[in-house]
Amino acid sequence: MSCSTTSGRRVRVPDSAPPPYRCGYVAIVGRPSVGKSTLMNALVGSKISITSKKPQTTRHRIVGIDTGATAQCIYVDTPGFQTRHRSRLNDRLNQAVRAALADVDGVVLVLDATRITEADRAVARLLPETVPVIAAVNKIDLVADKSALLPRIADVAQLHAFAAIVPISAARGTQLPELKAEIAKLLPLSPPLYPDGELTDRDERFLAAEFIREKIFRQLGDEVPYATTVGIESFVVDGALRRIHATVYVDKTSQRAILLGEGGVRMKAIASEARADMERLFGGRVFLEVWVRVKRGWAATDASLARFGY
Ligand SMILES: Nc1nc2c(ncn2[C@@H]2O[C@H](COP(=O)(O)OP(=O)(O)OP(=O)(O)O)[C@@H](O)[C@H]2O)c(=O)[nH]1
Ligand SMILES: [Mg+2]
Repeated sequence: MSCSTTSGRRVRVPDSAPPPYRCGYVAIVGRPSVGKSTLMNALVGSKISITSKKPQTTRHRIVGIDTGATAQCIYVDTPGFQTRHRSRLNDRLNQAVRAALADVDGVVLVLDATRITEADRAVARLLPETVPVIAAVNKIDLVADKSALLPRIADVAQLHAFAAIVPISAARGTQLPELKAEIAKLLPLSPPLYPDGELTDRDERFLAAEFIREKIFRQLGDEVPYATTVGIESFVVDGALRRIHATVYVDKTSQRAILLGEGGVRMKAIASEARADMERLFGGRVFLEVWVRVKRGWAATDASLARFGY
C-alpha cells in the first residue's frame, strides 16, 4: 500500500490491507417478551422498535441498521412468535416471523435466562437448517446466582445446533460486544447496503404511530392495548416542526373511555410521552394531535388488517 505525505512524496506503508467489509441481514426471533426489540435497539444504539412488559408489543417486521468500521449489520426485529392464542392478527404476526427467517444471512434466537419454555421449543422448531443461528440468552441481570446459568445454557444447547450461545443483558448492555462479534462472523463479504447514519427502513410516519402504540402498551391494563391500532392522518414537515395528526382506533366504546381517561388526562399523558420520543429520534419539535375513534372489528378481517398495515 502507498500513501501521500504532506511533502507530496509517496511512501510505502508496510501494514496489510484493511479487513474486507461485511454486510448482511440478521433476523431477531423468539417467543413474546424475551427482549427482542430491546436487544435490537441496544445493538443499533437508538430506539427504533417499541418495547413493553406486555407480550406481543411488536406487530411488524422492523429493520434496524448498525454500521461499523468493518461491518454493517441489518437487523430484522420480528413479532414474538405466538403459540397460545389463535386470532387473525396473531396468524399474521406468525407469518411475519416465518417470512423474516426466509431470506437472511443469520438468525439471533433470543431466550430468557430465567426460563426456557415450550414456546421457546416451538420457535426453535421454525429455525432453518441452512442458516446459522446464534442463541442470545438474555436478561442475565435477573439471574442472581450466576452458577445457575451453566445448566440453563446446557438446556439451550439442546434446542438447536447453534453457531454460538452468548449470555447477555440487552437492558444493561452486558456482553453485547461479544454478541456483535459472533454476529459479524455470519455476514457475507459485501459493501454496505445502507448509507452510514441510516438507522431503519421505516419512515417517520410509521415510527410516530409506533411510539403512540408503545405508550398505550405501557400505560394501560391488559385489554385495551390489544384492541388498539394507530393510524397517522397527516404528517406535515413545517420547517423544523413536524405537525402530526394521529387516530387511535379501538374496538369498543368502553375502551375509548378507558383510553381517554377522566377529562382526557390519560390520552394527554400518552401523547406527551410519545411526542418526547418522536422529538428525540427526529431531532426537531413535534406538534402532535391524537383522536380516539371506535372502529368495531378492525382486527376481525384480513382486509381491515391490511388497511392498518398488518
Ligand atoms: N431485566 C431485564 N429486562 C429486560 C431485558 N431485556 C428486555 N427486558 C424487558 O423485557 C420486556 C420485554 O422487552 P421487549 O424488548 O419488548 O421484548 P420483545 O421480545 O420484543 O417482546 P414482543 O415484541 O412483545 O414479542 C420489557 O419490559 C423490557 O424492558 C434485560 O436484559 N433485562
Ligand atoms: Mg418486540
